Amino acid sequence: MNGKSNRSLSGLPLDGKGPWIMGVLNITPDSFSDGGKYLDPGDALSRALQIAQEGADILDIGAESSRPGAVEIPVEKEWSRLEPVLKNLKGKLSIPISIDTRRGEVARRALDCGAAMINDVSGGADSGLLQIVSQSDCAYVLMHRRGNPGTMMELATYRDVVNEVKTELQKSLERALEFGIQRERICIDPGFGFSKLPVHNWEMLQRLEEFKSFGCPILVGMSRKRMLKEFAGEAPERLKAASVTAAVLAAERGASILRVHDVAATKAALQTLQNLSDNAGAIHESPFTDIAGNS
Ligand code: HH2
Repeated sequence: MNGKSNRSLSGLPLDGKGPWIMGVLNITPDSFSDGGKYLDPGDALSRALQIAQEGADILDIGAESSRPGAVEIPVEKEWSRLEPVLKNLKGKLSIPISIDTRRGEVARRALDCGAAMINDVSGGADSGLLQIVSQSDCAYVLMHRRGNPGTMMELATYRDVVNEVKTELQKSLERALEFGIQRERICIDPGFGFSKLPVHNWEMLQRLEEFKSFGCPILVGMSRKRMLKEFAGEAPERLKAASVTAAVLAAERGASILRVHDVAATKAALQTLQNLSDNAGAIHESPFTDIAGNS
């Protein structure tokens, strides 16, 4: 595959064969894609096992929506959604669990329940969370966004989105390092759709390789987002096709972790890409290829 970036992330038991697939499980009533579907802990458990069975390398569980305009919920509400699911999953899942949270207290309890990664969409806004992560050995996703769900779309003003996001991510990264979180545990994420208009998202995808300069694995989450809905529409099959294509393009440009809802389809697409690069030489040298290039 082209554009390989850093494929190791300490804190997670993953092989070095990325890109890895992070399957999304939202146990919220209001997430933009799967909101309300997995509120029942039994349904959440079934979906988690299905995500692993479809070939995900990581399961990302979110209990508070972060979409633009989402209503913030209290810590205890977030934990009351997570706790039964984490307890149900104990000993049943073959892949590591990531928790999509911006709060230190939720991160602390989730790590105690066996989570291996903290996915922080606030980019380290809660110093309590940075403290908790620094005291553990978990992997940490540092995502870029400006503001919060209420304000972030007003802040989507950039002259050069890639350079500005990189500068702001660099500041957040330095803060995380100052808290004692080792670089080898950190994965960066440009934050597609978070304080970005579709035009910004497309530019970030086009220039994704520029984010390799951090020397950290890059996580990309474009699955089912507005940037894709704008031209693919809301019909599930079309949105799935657009999401899988976006994941493949990100992998080609160096993403190490792809955060997706459609795990099986993304897995098949990545395997196709991998087969193509593994067999590129063999195809070229095939004795069955005739002079016109047909086999
Ligand atoms: N996107 C969403 C949530 N968490 N985490 C990372 N690291 N990167 C992302 O792009 C990202 C994320 C939003 O998607 P979703 O979970 O489907 O919706 P919601 O936030 O409404 O629950």
